[in-house]
Order: sequence, then C-alpha cells, then structure tokens
Amino acid sequence: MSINLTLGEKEYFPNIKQIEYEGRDSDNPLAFKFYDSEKIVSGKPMREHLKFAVAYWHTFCGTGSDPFGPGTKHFPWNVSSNQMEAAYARLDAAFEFFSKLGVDYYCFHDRDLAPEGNDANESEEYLQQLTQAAKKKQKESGVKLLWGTANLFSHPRFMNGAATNPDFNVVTYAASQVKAALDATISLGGDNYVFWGGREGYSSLLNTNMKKELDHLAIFLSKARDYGRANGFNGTFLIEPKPMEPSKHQYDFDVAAVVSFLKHYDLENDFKINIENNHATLAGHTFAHEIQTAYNFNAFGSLDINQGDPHNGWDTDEFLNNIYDAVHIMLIILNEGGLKSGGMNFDAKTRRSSTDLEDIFIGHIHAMDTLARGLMIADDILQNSEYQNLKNQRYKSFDDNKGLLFSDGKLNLEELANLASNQDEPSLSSGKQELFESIINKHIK
Ligand code: XUL
Ligand code: CO
Repeated sequence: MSINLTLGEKEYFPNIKQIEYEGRDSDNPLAFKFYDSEKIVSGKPMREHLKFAVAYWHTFCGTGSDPFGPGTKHFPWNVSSNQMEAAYARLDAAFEFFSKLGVDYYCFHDRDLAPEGNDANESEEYLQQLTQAAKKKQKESGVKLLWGTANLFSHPRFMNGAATNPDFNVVTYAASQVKAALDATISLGGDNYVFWGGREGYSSLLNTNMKKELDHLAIFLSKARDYGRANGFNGTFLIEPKPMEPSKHQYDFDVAAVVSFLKHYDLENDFKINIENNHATLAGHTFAHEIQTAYNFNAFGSLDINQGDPHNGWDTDEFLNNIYDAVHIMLIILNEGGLKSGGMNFDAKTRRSSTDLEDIFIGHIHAMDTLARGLMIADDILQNSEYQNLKNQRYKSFDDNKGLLFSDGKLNLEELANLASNQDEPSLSSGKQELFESIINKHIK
C-alpha cells in the first residue's frame, strides 16, 4: 500500500520506511519474514485471510501507565496540552503508521479519536470533528474501519456500569455516547460496531439486582440496534466477552454465556461475537475453543488476536507470538470458511519498558508474521496431511446406516436402546490425541 502523507504534515516515524516482505532469512526487525500480503494461500491473498486491524487505544493512546507508576512512552504526537490539537496529531500519526505497516483496517473507541468535552454535546461535537478528519484520511490512504466502539468504562460516572447502571441518569449518558459513536462508525463506513462489557457486571450480589441489570442491557442493545439500522448501519453488532476485570463478574463471561443471552433476548440476528484470546484464557478456555463455539452457534463475528501470559491471571494484552495457537485457530478459521465481515484486531500493547518508537512497529510485524505462519502451516496440514481424514474417521459410524439415521434425528430413544440390546459391547476406539499433536508439530516449520 502506498504512503500518502498530506503536504506539510509532520512525519512521526521519519526513520521508518514502508515495511516490506523480505522472507524468513531476513534479519531486519522492520521487515516481514512470513506475512507476504498478496501471496495466495488456499485460494486468496494473505491480506484477505487475515484482515489485520490496528487498535487505536493501545498503539497511539497507551503510554504504559499501570497501578504502580505513570506512563513511560513519550509519543511525539502527544506533546500539545490542547486536547483537540493532540487528537489531530494522533490521527496523523495513526494513518502514517497504518500505511507504513500496510494494514487495511483500524478500530477505535470514541475517546481514542477525540477527547471528552465539558458535557455530552461538546463531546459529540469533538467526535464529529475528528470523524470528518478521519474520513479524509481513510479516503487518502485506503485504510478502512473494522469497527468503532464507545468507551463506557473510563469516566467515573460509569463506575457502576453503563447500560446496567442502577442510576437511570448514567444510562442516558451511555446512550448519548453510543449514539455518537454509532454515527461516527456509520460515517466512516465501519464494518462492525463493538460492545465490550466494560463495567457491565458486578462485585457483589448483595447490592445488585442482576436480573434487572441484564434486562436493561438487552433493552439498551436493542435500542442501539434500532438506531443503527434506522440510520444506515448495515454491518454487524458485536459483543466482546470477558469473564472478569474490571468487574469481578462480567455479564458477558464467555462465548457460551453471550450466545445464551442473545438468544434469550432475541438479539442473535443482529449481534455476533468479537472473541479476544486473552479474554478466552481468563475464562479458562483456549482461543480455539471460543472461536469454534462461536462458529457452532452461527455467532462468529471478529477477533481480538492478542495473547495473555500463561503464568498470571490478568489481561496483559500481549502481541500474539504463540505459533502453536496461531496454527490451531487458523485450522478452525480455514475449515469454517474464513472471517467473513470480521477481522483480526491486535488489541495488544508493547510492554511498559518497550519505550522505543520502533517497538510498536516490531510488535505488530511480529504478530502479523506469527499469524501468517499459522495460516500457511494450517493450510499445509489441511492439504498435505492425514489430519482432517483422521478427525473425520472418528465419526465414520454416523456416515451411513443407523448412525446416519440418528444424526438425522430419525431414531427415537427406544429404537436406540433396542440397537444396544442387540449388539455386543462396542470395541474401544482410540482418540489418538498424541498422533494429532505429532502431525501438527511435524508441519510447524
Ligand atoms: C478490554 C478490551 C477492549 C475492547 C474494546 O479488555 O479488550 O479494549 O476490545 O473496548
Ligand atoms: Co478487546
């Protein structure tokens, strides 16, 4: 993708040129070793399989502060004390970054793009101004919006939740933000609109009417859906599950909990799921489990492709570097026909002590290479190994005869039981897990 900087604009990454594919023998940290955007894998270019999106909040807003100390990263776009000036500088830096990295998409929260104003109207006005500027940048660069969302968790007014807040006045504030963020997403042609639970959850049932809060959440989501549909949003609404943090109990615990919520409140046609790896592992699942579960229930929406630390129990939002996980999820995604209107949003940050500007490039490049490798290895496994056959073989007793009738729902319980009484003890059939694992590892090269 060509770099298009408007004349007179400051260049924020002057030492970094367009990131190119140099192949696996390259030692250049600012080059792709595996991600070759136009290379055809399984019938389409890598870029279409992977649909990478940069997370505006981590990459341009996150300066590394944590509960023990302030930010460590001095971003050149963060110098103005005028918040609107800083927001415009951040936008310039963001589009320079997207173009140099060669990604097709980005994602944002309203408050990443524009600052909070003194009241709801001023906040909306700020967001509209930045939306117009972003629209121009999208047109110049060809970069698209994968999804927009509203930050309904940082401001103290949301300390007891947004749509599920016990105070109606806070719910109206949340509505004004979602309305404005939806308007921005529609204006920027976003493919999806995300609701991550934020502080929709609780710490103690002693002071919480959970049923009332869940009803309110469903009503709020249905009104957001109605507004979006009436105003030209044809994309997908996405719920992003997370089991805990910031609340002890987040309402959108995992994919299964969200699927049952959506079905219970008749929202499943408009709302699908944005699955994040680090949230999956916090819930005690693998990323692969959550992705497969979403596909099973026709609820797959999009991915936040970060990873957590296996040794601690919070959301560390690291860039995905686990090749084994990348292979596993790509096996599922290839088998299920791809990401469709979803994409792969990094939702990852460099470590607090990674303070060089180039580190944000290196983090993204490394994750893109990891997933490109995952894609190629998974494709190789599906094309050139016994993996899929072996998996199918385990279920071969359902391919014909009575097994097929059962699968088609045509045998009742008595008929099934009669079949058992007329046959010998079933022979043991090995699950061959070790064989499956060895096939995967043989192809990781
Ligand atoms: C928080 C998280 C969010 C959402 C968007 O854990 O993942 O950044 O992705 O609000
Ligand atoms: Co996320």
